[in-house]
Amino acid sequence: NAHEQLLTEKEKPLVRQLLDHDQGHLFSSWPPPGEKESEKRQLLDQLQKLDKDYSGGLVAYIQNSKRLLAESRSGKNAFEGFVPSVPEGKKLDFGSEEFKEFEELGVQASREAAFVLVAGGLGERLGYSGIKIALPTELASGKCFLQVYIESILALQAKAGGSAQLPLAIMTSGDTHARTEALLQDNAYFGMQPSQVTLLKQEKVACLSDGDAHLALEAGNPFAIQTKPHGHGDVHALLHTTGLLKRWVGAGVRWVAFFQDTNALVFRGLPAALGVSARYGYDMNSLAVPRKAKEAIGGIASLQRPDGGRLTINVEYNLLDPLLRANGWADGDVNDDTGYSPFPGNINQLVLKADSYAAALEETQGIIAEFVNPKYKDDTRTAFKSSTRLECMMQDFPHGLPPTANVGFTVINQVWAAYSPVKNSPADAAAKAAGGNPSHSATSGELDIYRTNCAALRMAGATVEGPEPREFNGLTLDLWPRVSWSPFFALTFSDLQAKVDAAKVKLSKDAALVINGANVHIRSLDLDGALTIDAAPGAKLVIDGLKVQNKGWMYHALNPNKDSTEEQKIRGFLVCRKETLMLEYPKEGRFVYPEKADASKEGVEAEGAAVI
Ligand code: UGB
Repeated sequence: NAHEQLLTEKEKPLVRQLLDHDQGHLFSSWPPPGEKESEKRQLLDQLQKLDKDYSGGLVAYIQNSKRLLAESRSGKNAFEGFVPSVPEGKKLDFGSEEFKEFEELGVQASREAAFVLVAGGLGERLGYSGIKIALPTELASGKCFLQVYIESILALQAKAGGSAQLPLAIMTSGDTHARTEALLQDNAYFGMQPSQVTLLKQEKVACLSDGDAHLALEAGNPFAIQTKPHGHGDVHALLHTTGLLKRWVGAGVRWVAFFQDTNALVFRGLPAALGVSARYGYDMNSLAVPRKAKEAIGGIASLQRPDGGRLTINVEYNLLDPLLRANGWADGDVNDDTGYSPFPGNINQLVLKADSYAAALEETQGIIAEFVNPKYKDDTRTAFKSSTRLECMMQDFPHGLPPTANVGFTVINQVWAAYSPVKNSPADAAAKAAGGNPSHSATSGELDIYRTNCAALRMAGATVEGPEPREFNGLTLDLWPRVSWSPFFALTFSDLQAKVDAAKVKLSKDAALVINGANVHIRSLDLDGALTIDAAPGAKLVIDGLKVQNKGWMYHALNPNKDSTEEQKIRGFLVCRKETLMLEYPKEGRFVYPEKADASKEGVEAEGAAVI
C-alpha cells in the first residue's frame, strides 16, 4: 500500500494479482518510499514485460508452473497410460519415381505455403560466436544458411508460378535478433522482398525458485527477476499472438513449413514432404529420418491415449524405451529387420495444415505442451539445485490438435539426403562419432552437402569419382568432389535431371564445381580441377564439350600452429584455391561454352571465361 503511488493504473491489477498468487516476496524487501525508486521501477517494468510477453500473462504463467511443478514432484510420466504403436506415414527413396512425383506435388502445393525458420538459438554448443544462420553451409560456394534457405524458397516460388510471394517468418531471440536483421539488410534480403520476411522475436520467461512457483530474483539483486529461454515451441505462441498465422490464412496460405537453423539439406526433402501433406491432407507431417534404435533422437510414435483418442507425436529417446517395455515390447527400443527402429527419427522439420493449425492455436492461445525440468536437490523433490522455468518444444504441437487429427510423417530412406545439421563443437562431435553416433558438426554438415550432390549426380547417371576418406578435427569422413549448386539451378531431383545430361558428365575425385544460375544447362563436361559458373537470371548458358584440367582446389586440414578463422576451426580445414576456370555471364543473352566454330550462325556468343 505504501508504494501505491509508484504504480501506474495498468500495473495496479497486475501487482494485486501477483500478491494474490503468493508472490509477495517480490516486494517484501523494498525499502520505504523515497528510497531506491529507480530500482523499484525497473522491477515493475520487468514484471509488465513478462506479463505482456507470455500468452495469457504472468498470472497464467504462474498457474501453469504450479500445475506442472506439482506433476513433476509426484513423478508423473508424460506418457503414463499411453499405448505405443508404429505410426503411419510415407517412406520415400530419394530420387525414385515416387519421390519425384511427390516433389512435383509439393511444388504445386508450395504456391499456398508459408515458411518458418526457428533461429533463436545461439551457436554456443557449436563453438561459434556468431549467429548460426550466418555460417557458411560449405566453403565451395561460401553461401550462408540463410542465403540457401531464402534462395530455396525463391526457387520454389519461381517453379510454382503464379504471382504469389511466399512468406517467410524467422523466429529470433534477444541473442540473435539484431544480427539476423543486419544479415538480411546487409545482403538485400538475399533477393527476397523485405515485405516477404517477418521477424518474430521470442522473449525469455521468468525463472521459478521452488516447487510453489515463486518467481526467482537475481542473486544479489532483489529488483530483477531471473529469466531463461522458453524453447523453440515459442514459435506457435508468436505466430498466434502477432496474428501472423491468421493473416497468412486470410491471404490463402494452406501449408506452413517449419525448419531449423543449420540443416542446409532441408529443401532436398521438404518439397516431397509438402507433396505428401497435400496428397494425404495431413494436419501435421514430420519430415523424419530413419532412426537407429537407441540413437539419441526422438522417435515418432502413434499413441493410444487413456481416453481412447490417438496421438502421433515425438517421444524423446530416453522415454521411448521404457514406454515400449511397459507395453509388451519385450526388447524395448530395438531395430526391426530393416536395420532401423520402426519409429522414425524426429528432426523438427514440420509441415502443418494452416487451417487446423490456426484453429488449434486459437484454442490453446499458442501455449502447447509446456513442461518443467527442475534439478531437485534430493529425493523429497522439493528444493531445486538452481532455478528452473517452463519450456516448450515445437514438435510437441500434436498435443494441441484434437484426437481425430490426421498426423503422419515423411521419411526419406537415405538419411544423408535431407538431414545433416551443424550443432556440435569439434570436441563434442568427436565424442559422438566415437560412440557410433552421427557427429552433426560443421565438418559433417559441409561434407554431407558434397556427398548428397554427388550422390544425386550419380543417380542421374554421371560418373563421379571418389570419395576419399579424410581426417578433419579428429573425424574420419568421406570427402567427395566439392559440388555445390544454387537452388535456382536445381531445387528438385527432376530439375537436376533436366539441367544436366548426366551420362556425359565426369568429375574426378578432387573436382570442384560451383553453379549459380537458373538457366545453365550442362550437356557434357569432363572436370578434373575447379570450375565455377555464374550466370545472371537472363543469361542462358549451355556447357557443351567442356574439358577442364587445372590445379583446382585443395582442402587442407588446419595447421594448429597457424591462425585460422572460427569458420575454419569448427570444420577443421581450409580451402586453398590454386587454379579455377571461372565462367561469368552477368548480362542477358544466349551463350555456349566452349564457343562453337559456328556460334555466329546459332546466334550465340561466348564470353566471360577466365582462368584464375
Ligand atoms: N531454437 C529457438 O529458436 N529458440 C530456442 O529457445 C531454442 C532453440 P537446437 P534441440 O535436430 O535432431 C531439436 O538447440 O532443441 C531453435 C529437437 O528438440 O539445435 O537440442 C534453434 O535456433 C530434437 O527433438 O536443437 O533439439 C534451432 O534452429 C531433435 O529433433 C532449433 O530451435 C533435434 O532438434 C533447434 O534447437 C535434431
